[in-house]
Amino acid sequence: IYTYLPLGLRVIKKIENIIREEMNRAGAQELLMPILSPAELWKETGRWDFYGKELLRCQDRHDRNFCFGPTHEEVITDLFRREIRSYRQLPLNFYQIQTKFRDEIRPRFGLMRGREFIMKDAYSFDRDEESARASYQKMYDAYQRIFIRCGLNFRPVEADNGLIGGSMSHEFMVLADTGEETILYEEQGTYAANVEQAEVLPPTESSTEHLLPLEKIDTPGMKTIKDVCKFLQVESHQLVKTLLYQTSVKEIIAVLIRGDHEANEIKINRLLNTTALTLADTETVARVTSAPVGFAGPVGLKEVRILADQAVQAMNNFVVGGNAKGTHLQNVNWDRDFKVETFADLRQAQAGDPSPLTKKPLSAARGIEVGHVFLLGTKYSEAMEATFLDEQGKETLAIMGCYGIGVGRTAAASIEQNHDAKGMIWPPSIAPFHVHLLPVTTSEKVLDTSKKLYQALTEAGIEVLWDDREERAGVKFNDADLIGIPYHLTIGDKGLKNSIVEIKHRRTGEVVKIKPGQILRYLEEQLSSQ
Ligand code: 9G3
Repeated sequence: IYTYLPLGLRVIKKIENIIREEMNRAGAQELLMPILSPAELWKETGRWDFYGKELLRCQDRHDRNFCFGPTHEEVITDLFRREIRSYRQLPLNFYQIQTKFRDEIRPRFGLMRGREFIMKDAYSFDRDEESARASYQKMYDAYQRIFIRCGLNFRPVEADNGLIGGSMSHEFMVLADTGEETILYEEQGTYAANVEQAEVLPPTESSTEHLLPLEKIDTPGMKTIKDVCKFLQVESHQLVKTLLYQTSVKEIIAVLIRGDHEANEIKINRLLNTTALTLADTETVARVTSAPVGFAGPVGLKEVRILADQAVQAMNNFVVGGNAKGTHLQNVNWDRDFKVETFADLRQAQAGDPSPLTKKPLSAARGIEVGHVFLLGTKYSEAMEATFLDEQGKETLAIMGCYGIGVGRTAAASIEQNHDAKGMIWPPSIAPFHVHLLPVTTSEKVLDTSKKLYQALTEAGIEVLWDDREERAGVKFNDADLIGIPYHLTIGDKGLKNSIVEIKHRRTGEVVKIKPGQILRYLEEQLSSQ
């Protein structure tokens, strides 16, 4: 949990104002909900019990339960059902910019994942699916404008709906090498998706080898794919790994994935209609396979459902674990040697896979999620009976969308994307100030020019930070580079002798020598072209 210092707070306020303008332009209305939410609302949707310690709870003097709002679907849906009667009042979209609290297990990277954070959250209510899609599209378009105006290099990507439920979702990703997320995208094209969400096309051709007889081989101490490949002189794509998962009701499920692919637990969860899949623990693996971890295989597994990625369907004569310590099986074939319940897309997409849209190869990049839009459907309106009367006078469930932006995270993402060894480089639209005024001596002439320039620029609406400390020029320059205000205006005695001051562009380092009388026009031109 952090205190925002004066310069950082100015950045936060700039971002908030851009968001506010674009939300208002898109027809959303600002409101402000309470930070504390009563437990009763969260019990109606089942989320009081669903969320564990991440939901920070407290009690009032009468021992009534509350939580510190981590998001506001319940509160806004309660407002809707109390206030809205008729289809004639729809569509509606409300937003707020507010401090949220989530008791994260691993808060990290400063504002990137703090426990307390500022979020813009918006919620739309529509009378039918078509209108709900239009509301979603309006927010999607507003998000594009917001992140363009913040000067960020970003991409909207198809995303997973996660635990929130619903039907459609996009994340807005700022591209940065330090990003926690991986996105896959077409270099020239429109398709882009979070790696967890990206669909993998079924393989185009199957193996045509003759089926060979099953063979048992001793592989003492070889537990990794690399070990086994080296020993058997095969490539990892000729191997099939068997992952044992445990569902929330303790059912064990085997998932087969080609050796050079990674399982995607979101896809497996989706297929099984669960959310809480975890890898089975060592004891469970030992009990189910009669072997230590590293030797599981599908042949002879009893009372375990077997799912397989579609890539396995195209393989034959492959290698799997032998369900005994130090044993693998070679020339294994599905159907002949074991039965697969379902083949499906269960693996993580990767760079080089064909785009599901155009089949062009996908590229990978790292990203920071700064915004997320969801078409929720009726998940919350159903749970809380948020209805309105339609044209025929019939009670109808409102169709909802919700839309979030991490305000502090947007500031942090801008820094990740725009910095050099000397410090931050703010895009002018969200910089704490436009101009950093740097008098390098304390002579009367320098002071007088500084004062005049400060006044002229400020009166013209240009925001100036005046470094009036008694520090050496080098100290001021270093601090100015660190703070990253886009234009540095240096006033020194030497320059003034020739009626010259210097403007440095923080991003490029370019220095322009200019007469004091021309500065206002120069900066106005620079700032309006941004
Ligand atoms: C909780 C806790 C953590 C949570 C949630 C609820 C994430 C939760 C998803 C969202 C979805 C949208 C409105 C703005 C746009 C995003 N972490 N989510 O619902 F109780 Cl402890 O917040 N909410």
